[in-house]
Amino acid sequence: MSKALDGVRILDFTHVQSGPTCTQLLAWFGADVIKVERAGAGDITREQLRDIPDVDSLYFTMLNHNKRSVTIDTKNPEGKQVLEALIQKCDVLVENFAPGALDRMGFTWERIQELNPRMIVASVKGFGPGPYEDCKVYENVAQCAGGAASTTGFDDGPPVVSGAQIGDSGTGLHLALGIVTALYQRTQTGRGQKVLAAMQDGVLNLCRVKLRDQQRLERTGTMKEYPQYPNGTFGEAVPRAGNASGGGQPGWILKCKGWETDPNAYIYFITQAPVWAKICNVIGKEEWATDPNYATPAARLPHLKDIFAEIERWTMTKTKFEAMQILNKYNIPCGPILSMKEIAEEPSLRKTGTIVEVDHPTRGKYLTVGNPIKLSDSPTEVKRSPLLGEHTDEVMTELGYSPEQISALRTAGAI
Ligand code: CAO
Repeated sequence: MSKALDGVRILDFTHVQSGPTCTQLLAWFGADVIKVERAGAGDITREQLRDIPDVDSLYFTMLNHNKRSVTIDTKNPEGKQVLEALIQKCDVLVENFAPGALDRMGFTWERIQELNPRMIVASVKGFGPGPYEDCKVYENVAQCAGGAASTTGFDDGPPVVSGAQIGDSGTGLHLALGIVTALYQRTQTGRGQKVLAAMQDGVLNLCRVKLRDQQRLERTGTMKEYPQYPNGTFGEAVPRAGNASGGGQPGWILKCKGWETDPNAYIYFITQAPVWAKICNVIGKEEWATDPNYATPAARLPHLKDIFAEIERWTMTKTKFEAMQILNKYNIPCGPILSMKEIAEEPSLRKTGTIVEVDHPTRGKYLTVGNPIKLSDSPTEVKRSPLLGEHTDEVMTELGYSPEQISALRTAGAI
């Protein structure tokens, strides 16, 4: 079967996490992704957090599937020429260097346009134009600057960063959307364009509801679904909401059977209004269904802590899976807290290709997260990440270089 992005060639100048997640997605959709790396070293993540000596790390392999790797020293004049040939051949250049690095290499937007006016140049940067535009940024910096850290955690504790890599992988997703949108526009204009996804902007986009709450707070001085209501105090900025639901359906994380020894024996429980009577039945508090202090969502808000304590008395008698089964029978929204171990072993995720086992020539078999976006006419086949420079000769030959020229460039340290 053909792939959605068949025929699209990506010059992948990305490294670490944010850029590579973007180009990996494009590769899964069928683009030919040519990753340019420095000879001898490559993407720094190849050697970071290694679990097997001298073998590409899981960090690298899990972010660079379905790509080809070529080594080019882009600061070497002859290496620069090879890169120019690639720019002329590709549709998109994706990069996430520190601000200014591409310009310092000699590849300004103007120069790239000269070489290929159809080229789309897509960049991840930490910040957009403004006071911090020259700063280098990693995941947690973006989470802090994008509003995630100040709104995550508990009221009586410090800001907390999330395990979800919303700064890196989240921005990579944003950039991928920008790239396919620019490719679509190019079908009408014939021109390339610049695509920028700043990590601060990407995180803020994912924290949109917290800016909603900031304005609600400024107008009304309170937010009734937050755990600070009714006994705590609100300050000037959106506070950390612990595990409270973001929306109008109050929820909290509750202990389940085994919580004393299992750090993940918990369930997320949502007291959705339409199933309130069923919740009361399940936990044995039938009288709450008609008691005016509990019968309506507004009446319940001041008692949420007591309500969740009562529900927890029930969930603590069940494992998270037993509770899930019972609650789902009554359409009560809930979710078990799954550990990474449980997720890795979950058969249904293997079946859908969300968790995939991949074989690698030097590492052997490992698990990865497959493509989370499923297209019915463009199925994803996850292929192992490339070894450093594995496709240099292949790509150079496609660019028209002879074996002798390739060998001379190698001797000159250009590739
Ligand atoms: N040949 C020759 N030189 C190369 C090369 C190649 N194939 N590939 C990269 N380089 C050079 C760059 O030109 C740059 O050189 P100069 O500093 O002399 O201009 C140098 O390698 C290092 O690039 P860098 O500054 O991007 O790398 P860093 O390790 O210092 O910083 C990071 C890393 C991530 C902080 C920075 O790239 C950045 O802020 N990127 C934008 C935001 C981002 O994506 N952050 C998330 C990363 S994932 O957590």
